[in-house]
Amino acid sequence: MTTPTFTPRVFSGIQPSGGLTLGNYLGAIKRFVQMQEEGLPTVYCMVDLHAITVWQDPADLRHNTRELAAGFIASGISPEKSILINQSQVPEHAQLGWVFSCVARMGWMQRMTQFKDKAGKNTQNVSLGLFGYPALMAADILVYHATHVPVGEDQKQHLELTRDIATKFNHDYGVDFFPITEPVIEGAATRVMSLRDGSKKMSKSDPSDASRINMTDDADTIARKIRKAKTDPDALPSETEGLTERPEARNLVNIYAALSDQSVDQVLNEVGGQQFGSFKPLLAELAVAKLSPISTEMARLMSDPAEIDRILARGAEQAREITVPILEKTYEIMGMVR
Ligand code: AQP
Repeated sequence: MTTPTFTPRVFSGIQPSGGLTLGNYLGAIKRFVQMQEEGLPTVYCMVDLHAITVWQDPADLRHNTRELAAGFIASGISPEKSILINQSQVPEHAQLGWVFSCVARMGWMQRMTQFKDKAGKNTQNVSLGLFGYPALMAADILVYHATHVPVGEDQKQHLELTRDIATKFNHDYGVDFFPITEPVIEGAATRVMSLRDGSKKMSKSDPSDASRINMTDDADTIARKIRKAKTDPDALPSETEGLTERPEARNLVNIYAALSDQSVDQVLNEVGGQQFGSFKPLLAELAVAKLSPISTEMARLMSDPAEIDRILARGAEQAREITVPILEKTYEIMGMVR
């Protein structure tokens, strides 16, 4: 349900906590580009303040932020059509993040499965920021009054929390100020799984490089990783139901479908009955054809980091035209003397 009083605006972000993966591309960036092309106002963000919830080497963070910006642009996000920013250059994100830390309840945060997954058994030793992460994420979205947020499946719970925060703020202060944001989780690959373990999400911080396809991998590396991807001994089924108990097979078919802009049914019509020995080379060829132009363009953009910095600085200026008045109004509603 979209709040009718709010004009549609799209916001989403990705952490510069490593190199971009095929999971980020298919689950998020591809949809970012489509929404931009639908003519909606779009804001896309390198969420560097989120990245530091776990240790980031400063030189790596700087490099990864620029490389992520290059990945966005090379994938089709145009700085002329979308506002492209890194979070720390727009201070209202962190300021509203604090406000939302005071709106969100401990019990809500304790239910977040991503915190449990990332903290593991180490809950006493991880940063306070990792625990509070979803309040800052709610601020990232609501400081733009964004109505739609394209994300992968793993972010669904955080978006529900964003809605809870907006609802509580509106209720507590008797206003209709923050929109109730709609998650946009669409496509054949909203949850791309590890190539080594079909029960684990493909992730940029997985210690095994073989578990993921990086957007900067060259053709040989992509082909090798797909050739070595874990599978089962059976041939591919002709019907979707045949993938139910086969997470690794389902993952590769989903990737094929998302990369070729087809449904899973269409893909199985084409490849049903094939062994992985013949399907994997087809998938590798498709992945290389789709990803190589992006990685080549990323490398070209990375040869001029000053230009990337200029784009992000300009994006921050444009962003603050939206965020400063929204934060000011929030403070006013709350009774802060202005
Ligand atoms: N495997 C995935 N399949 C589909 N979508 C995915 N996303 C991430 N992994 C997959 C989507 O990418 C966007 C950005 O994610 P993020 O970088 O902010 O955080 P994350 O979800 O924690 O991604 P990673 O790669 O797993 O990062 P690390 O390893 O640093 O934690 C989100 O829209 C996400 O859904």
